[in-house]
Amino acid sequence: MDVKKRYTITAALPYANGPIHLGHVAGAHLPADIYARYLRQKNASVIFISGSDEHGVPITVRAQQESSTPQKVVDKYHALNKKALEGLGISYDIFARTSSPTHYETAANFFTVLCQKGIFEVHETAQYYDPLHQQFLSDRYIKGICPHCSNPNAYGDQCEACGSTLSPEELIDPTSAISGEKPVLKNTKHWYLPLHKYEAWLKEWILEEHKDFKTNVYGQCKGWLDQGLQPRAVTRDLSWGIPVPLPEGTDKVLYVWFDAPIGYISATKEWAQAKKVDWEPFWQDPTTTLVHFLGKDNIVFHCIIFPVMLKAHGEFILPKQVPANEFLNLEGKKFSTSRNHAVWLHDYLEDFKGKEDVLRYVLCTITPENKDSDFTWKDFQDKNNNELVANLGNLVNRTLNLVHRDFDGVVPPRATSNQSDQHLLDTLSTSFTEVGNAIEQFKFKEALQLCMGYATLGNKYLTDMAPWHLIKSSPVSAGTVLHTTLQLIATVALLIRPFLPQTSKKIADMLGLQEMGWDNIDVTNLLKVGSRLKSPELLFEKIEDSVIEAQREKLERG
Ligand code: B3M
Ligand code: ZN
Repeated sequence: MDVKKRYTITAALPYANGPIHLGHVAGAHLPADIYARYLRQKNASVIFISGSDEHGVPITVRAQQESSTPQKVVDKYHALNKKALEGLGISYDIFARTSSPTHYETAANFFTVLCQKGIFEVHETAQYYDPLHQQFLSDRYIKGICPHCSNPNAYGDQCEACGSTLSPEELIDPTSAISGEKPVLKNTKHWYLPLHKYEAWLKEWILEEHKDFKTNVYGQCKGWLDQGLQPRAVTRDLSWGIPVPLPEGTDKVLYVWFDAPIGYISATKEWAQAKKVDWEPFWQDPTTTLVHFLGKDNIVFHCIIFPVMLKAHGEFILPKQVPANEFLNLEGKKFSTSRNHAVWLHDYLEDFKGKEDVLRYVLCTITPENKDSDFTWKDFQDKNNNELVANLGNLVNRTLNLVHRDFDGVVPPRATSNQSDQHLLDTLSTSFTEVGNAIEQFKFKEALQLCMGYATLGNKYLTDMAPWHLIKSSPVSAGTVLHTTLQLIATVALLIRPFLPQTSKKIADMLGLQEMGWDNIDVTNLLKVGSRLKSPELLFEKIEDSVIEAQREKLERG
């Protein structure tokens, strides 16, 4: 019996502290979705997970800015982001929340297991405390003068003016961002994950066994490991989060980066419970392939900290791949929530109804796979007009029109054969392997380019063979050309399914294409001679300059 290969695929959980923008989509969610859709098409057993990261200081900061409460903030952005991501066709099996009871239990239990195994080190250190509000201050809540550039508004973790990473003690004249008072140092106890004890193991696991990690990921890991690892506190003196499950842990919560990745496991449990299947194989069976998709700022958490947690716990598998991407910029500048320099996903879906696949297409062509890349509205327009409309859309439209005009809308037979015909079919016969190989190496850009290359071949073939002339001299030959072009279109429809699911479905529907798989496809026989085609429906439409201008103005208004 053929045993299905099993995959657990995750896309980094966006913080529910604001709407998500195209950078999040291009960096993690879209590539993860393409990968998951591809594997499902190959008939693998797949769970594709994401959800809202609802803890951490970013949430409390946002609540303060909006004069709201953390709970209201996460409720609002969880709903908004879930709807937007699913609206783009990101096909999660579950989009969970780290506020769910299952997650609280799973994360607390994970902490308890590590405690009982004696993994943590407990240290008491002096930390800044706001005497007026009687609370410890997380790094973000301490402001002061940057020791490097004298910016008076530097934060305890970072100076946004000069970009240096800081620790709160380095700030000159620190004040509490909550009360404006001068904070005092006060002793507090925390639980530390002793990363340094796992250094030798990590070096073996990543640097030796995972030479197959993408170079940007491998390089960053090597950098961290060369520097040497320090114990990292996994508890915080905050009120917003999952309470530390220990009698001495009152007033403390789990560090958000401790609980968030466990969210992948909790989500799997919730999904499995609803489906009435076991969750364990997805996280404990060594034959399962675990793959994390994320942006480069999350590499250390997924390649070093979370694997150490999983290893220390002992009952879980480790990721096989962490195909992290670099950053996407917008019109030459970084996406910035505070300056409102962003294209929000929910806004796009509202402004470009029915054009979900256009965004998927454009973002996939500029995925920052190896270096930062740039989204511009001009490029978006060009790719829509010159590639989707002029290449793929045009191929489908003109072929179907010809079949309707000259062959009554019925697939004509392949009665004669010619060299270019055979050449085309030979090229197509390896297409699934080629595109599949690129996807499996996380080269999504290249994979999509290959697909579009087949459409270009189809257009060229059609133009060279000119069935509209042939129909007068040799209707049989014209029929053969159209037959071959239709098989090519059916092939392309299957190949683009992971990338452009709506478009693929529309084409399949017009063609009456039955095949939905990926392996063992006979590209010469996807459509049966004599089967009837629907009338063509336009797949894409030109985007006018005025539409692009309006989007640019919106960006400039900020
Ligand atoms: N929420 C950071 C981010 O949104 C964080 C990812 C968690 S993945 C477990 O970039
Ligand atoms: Zn500075």
